[in-house]
Amino acid sequence: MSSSKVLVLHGPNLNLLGTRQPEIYGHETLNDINNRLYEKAAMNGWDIRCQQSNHEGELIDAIHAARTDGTVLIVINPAAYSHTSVAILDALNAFDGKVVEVHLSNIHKREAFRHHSYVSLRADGIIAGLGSRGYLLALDALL
Ligand code: CA2
Repeated sequence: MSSSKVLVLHGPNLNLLGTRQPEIYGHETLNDINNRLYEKAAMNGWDIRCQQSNHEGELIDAIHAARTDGTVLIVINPAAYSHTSVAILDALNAFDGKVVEVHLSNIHKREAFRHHSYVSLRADGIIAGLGSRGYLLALDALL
């Protein structure tokens, strides 16, 4: 039996995690977070791939690839593109699997411009404000 295939997408500036604003985004680096995701996936026999990009089009290309490569779940933190990108929403709308949107911070407790997310219009689940633990919880969508 083939294992469940998951794509984790991190949006712009998340490569800087652990270097600045730890009071908002925590002390962990993106590598720390990805390693924990790889660990949980290995324990459950899931096939996971984590990718970060600062470029909207690259994120869209990754979502397109997931349409046809057997991916059943996309976990995405679109970062600032959450609040601006109809293009990422459109790409996710063309993906047939599950989508879980993750935010490290509680976007509703922050500036008004962060309260709206285009991606939330497509997401099957949303986790915000639980820090990096949110990504691990998002994988439970497979259970
Ligand atoms: O809370 C989240 O996960 C966000 O998606 C993070 C985005 C922000 O634009 C969203 O409103 C909420 C920003 C990610 C930037 O991350 C940095 C981390 C360390 C240093 C600088 C930026």
